[in-house]
Amino acid sequence: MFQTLPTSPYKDQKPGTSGLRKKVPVFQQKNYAENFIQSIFDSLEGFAGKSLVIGGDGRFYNREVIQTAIKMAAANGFGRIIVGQGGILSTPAASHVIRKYKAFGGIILSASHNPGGPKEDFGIKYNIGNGGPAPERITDAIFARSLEIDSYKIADHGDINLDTVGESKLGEMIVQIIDPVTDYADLMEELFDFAAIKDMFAGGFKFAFDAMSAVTGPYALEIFENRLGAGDGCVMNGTPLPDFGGHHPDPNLVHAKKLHDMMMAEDAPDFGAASDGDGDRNLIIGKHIYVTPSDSLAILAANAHHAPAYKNGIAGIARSMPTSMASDRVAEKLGIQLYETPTGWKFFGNLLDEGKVTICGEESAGTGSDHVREKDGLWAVLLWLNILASRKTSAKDIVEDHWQTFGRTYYSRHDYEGLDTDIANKLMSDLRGSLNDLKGTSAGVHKIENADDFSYLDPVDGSTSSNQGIRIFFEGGARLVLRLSGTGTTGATLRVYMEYFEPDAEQHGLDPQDALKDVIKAASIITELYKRTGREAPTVIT
Ligand code: VG1
Ligand code: CO
Repeated sequence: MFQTLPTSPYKDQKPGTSGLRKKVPVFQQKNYAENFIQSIFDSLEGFAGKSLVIGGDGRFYNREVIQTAIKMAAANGFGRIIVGQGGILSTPAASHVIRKYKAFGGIILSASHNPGGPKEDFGIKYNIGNGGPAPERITDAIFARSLEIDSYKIADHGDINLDTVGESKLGEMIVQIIDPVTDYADLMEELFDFAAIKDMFAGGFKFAFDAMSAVTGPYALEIFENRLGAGDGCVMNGTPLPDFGGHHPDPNLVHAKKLHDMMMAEDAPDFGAASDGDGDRNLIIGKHIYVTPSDSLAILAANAHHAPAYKNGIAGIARSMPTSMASDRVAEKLGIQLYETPTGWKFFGNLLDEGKVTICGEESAGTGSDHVREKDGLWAVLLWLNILASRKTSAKDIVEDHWQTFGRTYYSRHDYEGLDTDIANKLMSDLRGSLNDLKGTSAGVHKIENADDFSYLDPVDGSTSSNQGIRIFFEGGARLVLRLSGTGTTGATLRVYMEYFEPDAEQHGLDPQDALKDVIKAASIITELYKRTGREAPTVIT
């Protein structure tokens, strides 16, 4: 009943920051998904008879690829497949399920915050036994294998019923369909003080959560409405749709504008939040205050001890390099280590496994802890709610109080999407070539103190990752970072990250774009962006 079918290698299957992401029609090409999945299996060793977790964010093409992956796992010798009912598992829930059931690894189907639908994005990612994204050593092996692969193994079997919880067999392999929400919701209940949060809601605290028609809907309904009594209807867009209702499931101020407007209104709820397509990102907006992800990371780290799971303090903090340095000051005050890693959650895995850090975060709305090995949107929202319930004050007060204590880091990211790939690559390589010349020169009003191309030495396994983004440090403490996205699916995306530290509380009320105008200007001078790309303004400002 197993067969080996011919395939042919593809040259463009390079996995990016989070696995392989392409448009659906690319994945629909004959053997394309099969080729990548077989390349994953061929790059792993010792999984015979072991368990594999499979789930996705429910986007268009999710079910089809899950059927293929299950049949291929059977033919490749896995002993058990654990799959979320309906093919659904949020990324953090998949990470938890891998850990809880001691699976060999997992396949997560998602293109995260990218849009879904017949012409939109799809993605496949492999996670290892610790529940986290495969490290570069494995993703490099998968890529290398995909360039030479010539056949794949698949069971000759009808489709599996994904909609009924329970066990069935495909040849020797057991297919176990689990409820995708329960294990995860139970974990959240262990970490946080649900009784205190419940009391807060019972006392009239108003909360709004936008699931963006993506995977967190069922999780949010169970946790916020059923278990915490946050009020019927507090979860908006709670039904996962294959095309996310035609929207980008990206919880930023552009795509979650409705929530933002609601939170800025006179009669705003006390607290608002949103998550992305696969449930690993979070957007936090208090009544009349947007919290940048970098500030949120710093504030969560400084206040984590309010939640039962972190009551004895945290071991360390890790942040991706472009994330603002606000959490560095928290680590310093707490007397714990701060690690600066390249972009992408996979770089936190070793630090978490070794117990070197408890809390991690990225400026791109990703925050998480050692409870799983992925960033976790609902976890961040629940930690905020736990802190609010414990401190009994507003989110705005908590943020302003934090700035008062630690100073404020003004921060913004400007994305230039859909650039010509050659032009974007040349911009970066020219910049790389001129780093030494930049030092000591002046860009606008700022003198450049130092400039480098970020390289990371993993303190646990000794591996090095270089070319991870250009950092430019200005006199007076401002910083500019430039890198190309590894997750975009159309052309190239240039990300420009700017920050500037303001210790003086009198100066904490500025608009970030105003506060950063000198750094923004310096960025345009240094990159010659307009001359090279013709772009006058970024596509997205966050
Ligand atoms: C982006 C973010 C990065 C994040 C990655 C995956 O990558 O910048 O911080 O880890 O997406 O997030 P890039 O290479 O496009 O900048 V998600 O929510 O896709 O899993
Ligand atoms: Co995501």
